[in-house]
Amino acid sequence: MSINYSERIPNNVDLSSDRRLQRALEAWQPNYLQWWRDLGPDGSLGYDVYLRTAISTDANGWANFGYVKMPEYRWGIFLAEREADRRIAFGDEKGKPAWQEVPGEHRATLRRLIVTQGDTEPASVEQQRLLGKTAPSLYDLRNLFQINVEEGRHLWAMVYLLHAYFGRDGREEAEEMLQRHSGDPDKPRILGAFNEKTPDWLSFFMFTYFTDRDGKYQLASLAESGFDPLARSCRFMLTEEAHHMFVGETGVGRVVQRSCEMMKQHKTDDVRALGCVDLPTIQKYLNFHFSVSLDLFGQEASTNAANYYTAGLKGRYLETRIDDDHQLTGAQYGILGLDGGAVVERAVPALTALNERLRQDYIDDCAKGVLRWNKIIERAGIDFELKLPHRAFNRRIGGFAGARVSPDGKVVDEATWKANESKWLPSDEDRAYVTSLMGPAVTEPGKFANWIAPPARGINNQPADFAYVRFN
Ligand code: BYC
Repeated sequence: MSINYSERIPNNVDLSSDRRLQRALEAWQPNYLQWWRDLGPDGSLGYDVYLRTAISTDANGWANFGYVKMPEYRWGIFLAEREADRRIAFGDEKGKPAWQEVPGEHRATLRRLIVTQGDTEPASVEQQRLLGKTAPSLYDLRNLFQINVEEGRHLWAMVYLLHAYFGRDGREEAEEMLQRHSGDPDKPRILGAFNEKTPDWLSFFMFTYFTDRDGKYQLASLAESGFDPLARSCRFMLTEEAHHMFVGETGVGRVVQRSCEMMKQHKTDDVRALGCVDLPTIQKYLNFHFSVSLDLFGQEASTNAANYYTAGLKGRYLETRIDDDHQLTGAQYGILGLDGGAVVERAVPALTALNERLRQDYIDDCAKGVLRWNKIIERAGIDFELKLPHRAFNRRIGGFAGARVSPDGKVVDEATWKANESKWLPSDEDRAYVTSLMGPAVTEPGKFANWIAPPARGINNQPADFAYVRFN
């Protein structure tokens, strides 16, 4: 599955054999580049950035690193290899050949799923556009830009599907991807978390740990789709996503590590006096980003989710490895909800609980990184434990939307919520403090801002003091 880089739009889908499609995408390309210039990483157009570019979609495809000016990054269309005789793995059509074209009856639903997925990609670039100004090191700046160009490519992946399979309304949807903007009061992005700000690097690391991980679970579910081009697009996107979550996990871990080092060295809990982020503030940021990301899974009981599944459009996480009928006939699943003053479990048809089941897979995965962060704290001999808040905490979507539930899962009254809100979620003062740490970008190779530890190793085996970005 090598990628043809000799064309204006690099691709492995034999784009030149379909002149109409090629022309349509070539017409969208300048609009995308204009969007990148206007709303991509601020002030970065002339930088040379040490980026990876895929040369093929197999396991070795990422071996290619080199300096690239971001507007010249070779965004294109890369699908994972087609599996011979792939079958639909779940739902009413289970066992039938996977679709190579969009089935008429599922057209609107599929388009909507693809648009929702696609919309998040440029949204995240918009959210992160100012972070380069305050990068804690060249290593971190490079990672930010790597993530940004890959989110740009994920937009390309969805725009290709819209252009190639949805005719005129697909082309219109592709235009609108560049017209909605994160936080725009008139034309906001579709999902809540993508209209929040990512104003500082602690937020960025939390976002890439928690919100990019929603991306992993949603993409993995779409990678099971009976619509084969969508499945193949998502499979390749997942290989890019892994690095984004790595940046989040190690980023938060390095902030924790630095704070622990300072606590030990100066025998104090008050690391703010030393220009670092105290562990309770890290917990509050975690609470915020985890709860906002939980909303991205939708309602606990959702007929939409049941319909996607029954139709064969969106599966479960690792669907083919699950040992059941893949139709969920008669199966039940326990979901949590509010009953009076308590959080209670009730059984619902498993088909309607698919969002909740995916959310559970996600929560289990999130917990692993928290364990690793706690190991850093434990190794420093500090008595503090980071925790994921209860799934009912601070929710805006689903059965807990607007409810007042503490991080440990107790329903509380408004007065208790108000009295504790600034202990559970970042207050204006916390945010102002974290913002105050974000000095001008640290641009000397090998140097790091005071509030973060250096990484354990560099990118592509390069040393920590490698010039990951050249400013020219
Ligand atoms: N915000 O039946 P429900 C990523 C709406 S992240 C606003 O539960 P469904 C990335 C919902 O649309 C992954 N609205 O909905 C990460 C529905 O509207 P209607 C992105 C919301 O469809 C970092 C209504 O509420 N990919 O890739 O079962 C950086 C009823 O809800 C929200 C996808 O999301 C919300 N949070 O589930 C870069 C995959 N939640 O029908 C990238 C595609 C729900 O009443 N999307 N609503 O008008 C989906 O699979 C589904 O649309 C959702 C929602 C899982 C999001």
